[in-house]
Amino acid sequence: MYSLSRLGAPLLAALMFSGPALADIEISDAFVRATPPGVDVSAAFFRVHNTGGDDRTLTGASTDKAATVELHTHSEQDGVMKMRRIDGIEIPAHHDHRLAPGGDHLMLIGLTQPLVDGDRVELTLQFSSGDPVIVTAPVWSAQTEMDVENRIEENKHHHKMP
Ligand SMILES: [Cu+2]
Repeated sequence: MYSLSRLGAPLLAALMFSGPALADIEISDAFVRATPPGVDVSAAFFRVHNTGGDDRTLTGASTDKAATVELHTHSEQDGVMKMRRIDGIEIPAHHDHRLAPGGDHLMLIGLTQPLVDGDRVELTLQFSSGDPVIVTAPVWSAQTEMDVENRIEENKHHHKMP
């Protein structure tokens, strides 16, 4: 069996403390769409906050709930919104980027099981630099998604009131 002690303490310490700070990337508002019966693809959405001074690029993702995860975006072709695969999603330094319905998203392809409202999906996100970021996203039905959006809108409205 391979032993960590063979690395030696100084090298081990260097491995633990080297590399860009993980804290530069924060994920919030994550959710994954529930799937109707017989459908084995879904989409994941979240907000990426790049609090660091370096531009970062989301280059890929994986989950044990799907065979493949692709980065997708929507663009108009001949007057029709279509989604297509992209290689990366850039998040400039000190910026937020929202992956949202109708825009950029993660496409979960080849689901190992149907995704039901209330389930949780663990996503491992790869960035152009730094360690992977793991996020646990709830599965939302279309109804839950709408309820949450409405609540956000209500809050905005509420805060505007004197
Ligand atoms: Cu897609």
